[in-house]
Amino acid sequence: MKRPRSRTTKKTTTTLSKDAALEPFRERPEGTFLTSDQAIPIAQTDDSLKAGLRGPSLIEDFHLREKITRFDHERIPERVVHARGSAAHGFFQVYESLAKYTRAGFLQDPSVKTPVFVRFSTVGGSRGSADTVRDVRGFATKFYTAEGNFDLVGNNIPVFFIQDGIKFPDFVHAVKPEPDHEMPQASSAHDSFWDFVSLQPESMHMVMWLMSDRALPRSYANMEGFGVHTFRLVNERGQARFCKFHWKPVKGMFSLVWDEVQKIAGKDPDFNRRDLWESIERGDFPEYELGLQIIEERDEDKFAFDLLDPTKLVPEELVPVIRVGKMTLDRNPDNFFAETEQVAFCVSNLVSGIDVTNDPLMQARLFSYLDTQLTRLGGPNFATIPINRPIPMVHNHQQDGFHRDVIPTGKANYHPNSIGNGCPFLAGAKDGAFRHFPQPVEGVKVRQRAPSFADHFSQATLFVESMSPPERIHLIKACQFELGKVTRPEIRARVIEQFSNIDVAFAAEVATGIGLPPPKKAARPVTAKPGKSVDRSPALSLEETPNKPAPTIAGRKVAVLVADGVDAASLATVKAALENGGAMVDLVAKTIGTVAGSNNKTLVVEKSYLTSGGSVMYDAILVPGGAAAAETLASHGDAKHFVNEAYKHCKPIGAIGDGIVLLRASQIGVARDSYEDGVERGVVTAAPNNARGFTKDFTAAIGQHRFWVREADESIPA
Ligand code: HDD
Repeated sequence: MKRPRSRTTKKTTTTLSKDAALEPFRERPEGTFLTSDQAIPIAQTDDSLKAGLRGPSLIEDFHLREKITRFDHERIPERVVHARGSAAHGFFQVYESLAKYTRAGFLQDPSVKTPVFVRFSTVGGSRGSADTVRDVRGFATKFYTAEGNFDLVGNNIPVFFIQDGIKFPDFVHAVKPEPDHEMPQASSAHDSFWDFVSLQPESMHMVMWLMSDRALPRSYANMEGFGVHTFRLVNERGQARFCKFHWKPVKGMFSLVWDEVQKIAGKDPDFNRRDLWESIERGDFPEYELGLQIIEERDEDKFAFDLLDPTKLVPEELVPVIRVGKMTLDRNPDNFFAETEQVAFCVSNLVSGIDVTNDPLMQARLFSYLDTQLTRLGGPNFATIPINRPIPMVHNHQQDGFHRDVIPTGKANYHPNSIGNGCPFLAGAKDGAFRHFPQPVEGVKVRQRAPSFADHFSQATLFVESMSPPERIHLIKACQFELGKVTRPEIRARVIEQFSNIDVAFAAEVATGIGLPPPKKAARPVTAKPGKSVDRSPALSLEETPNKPAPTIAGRKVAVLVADGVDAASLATVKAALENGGAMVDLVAKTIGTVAGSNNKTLVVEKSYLTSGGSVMYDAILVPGGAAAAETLASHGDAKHFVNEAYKHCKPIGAIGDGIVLLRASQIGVARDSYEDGVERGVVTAAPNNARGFTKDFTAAIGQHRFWVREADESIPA
């Protein structure tokens, strides 16, 4: 076994190495013997040492005791929040030097690739909960820079539920399962959450985000990330500017629908985790551009909100997001526990040139993360766990504590010293020494909220007003679902009252759906702080957001429903085109095995109705031609359900030639003649000899993702 030791810094002009091959602490079992923890070779590990073949096990069996002891202690406490997560390695590169804004070394040189480790998570659920619950997603990035680690510990939502970190325990207790029966798991649809938010109106803005489609991402590659707080960037000359961090997904933003996510939670609780893992394995790397909103210090007070208030965002229409670099996630972890579980993000991990502000939520976080790791990772030495080690060597006088896995040499364990030749020396600016921004501070001690934090509704209103019509409907339905699960009538009524302060029409629609009288006016009219704001922000809408990337089918999954007699030729053309575009195509039939295609072609079927998980596991459904196949499919309830459900969830559905027979047998009401080419409400049909034309339309439909217009048709079962 290799002894763990500190990594030596390996720097090249272009890449800061955090490469697996150079990390001596990685255990590599290939070509080795099984050993005990003391490196004693082990010859037999399947039977305990016994007094006689049928006799009792002996306490001297050190191998048995070691193996069982290690097993008994495999679990560590899961994270208090964000317990369920999955992660990937990658790298970040800046497009051009940001020296004008910051002295942070990793933001200077476009040729430098800075290694990163990103952990995505849900917030409320336990480690084993499902991925596709309605929740905020954590988006935490550790940059292993040449000047030490910088952690950007953000979410996929740009604001937070509370303004001051001292409320965090209250908020988390309220949203987590209730204390007497520990229900519900990974869901905010219960009394204590809505009780809390109805009494804490500062949460209303984030509640709107949580009820929106943002809380149901199709993939981690399809969601934005945000640093949330206002940070400070400081350049070499000491000039500071405020900054909001954004991650913009290169593949664009897409979400799932509520009925679908609930079903996926049962069929594949690992849906987002699997998607992340598999996309990296096949080389379809998730990418995000880093965006900055830069605000001059002199403009601090010009907005209709306080920049230090984390329940507010800076509308992109007021301060544009400059895209300054790109992060690519290109390597899966080798070991979930050692990397994804043991990674310790700390908001206080900053590099010189990136600094904090007085945001009271951020201030509490600067304490909380370091503190939480002490219990979670069993003591103060968690920074030397391999995944947490910075690239440069660590030199200081910190010592001892549980699990010290570096062997300090030398006698001087204090500063200043002479017997160690004064080492380690104090670093200067040239050495990347952290220099705090010299922010002037004065004031009397108060336990109070600033009046500039008082408007809790204007931006909740902005969010609701900025939704596209389908997104607004989803928001209303989500609120109806959640409040419908609340058992105490007084809590529901109080929430509707709060909603009336956001938007009376919206509150009335929610109320009507849960049998409450619709409010006629706002319970408490809102007074916004004077200053710059906007009435609508298209950037907040998934659908109307500007600068959308070109539609792509890369990473999308298509189910092809097949039976004996399927038209193999046109299917081959369409399948090849979809796969060339990066989509994944599964042939789904009544059973796994083969089906006989036309022209004596045998097609391999790897998924059945049962094992595929059904339409919810796919982004689009294709029914190829072939009269016999279509007749068979039309007699299968499972095939009809596939189509009905996909239609209900607004997914693209394609039928070539006789494939339309299945669509007619389902309840989606396709009236077109089988040989007519066309696209209607995301249903794409084509004549059998027009596979190429079909592919073009079907690809465009998959790129569009969903056809919300169908939602008005309530007659379709799912
Ligand atoms: Fe937090 C974990 C994001 C407010 C205290 N938080 C955690 C993680 C993310 C966030 C992504 C998981 C990191 C990982 O993958 O390991 N948290 C946020 C954001 C917040 C926020 C974006 C608001 C802007 N958090 C917040 C507050 C506090 C905490 C106000 C406490 C005062 N958060 C924690 C924690 C966790 C944590 C208890 C649990 C596990 C951990 O830190 O390492 O310390």
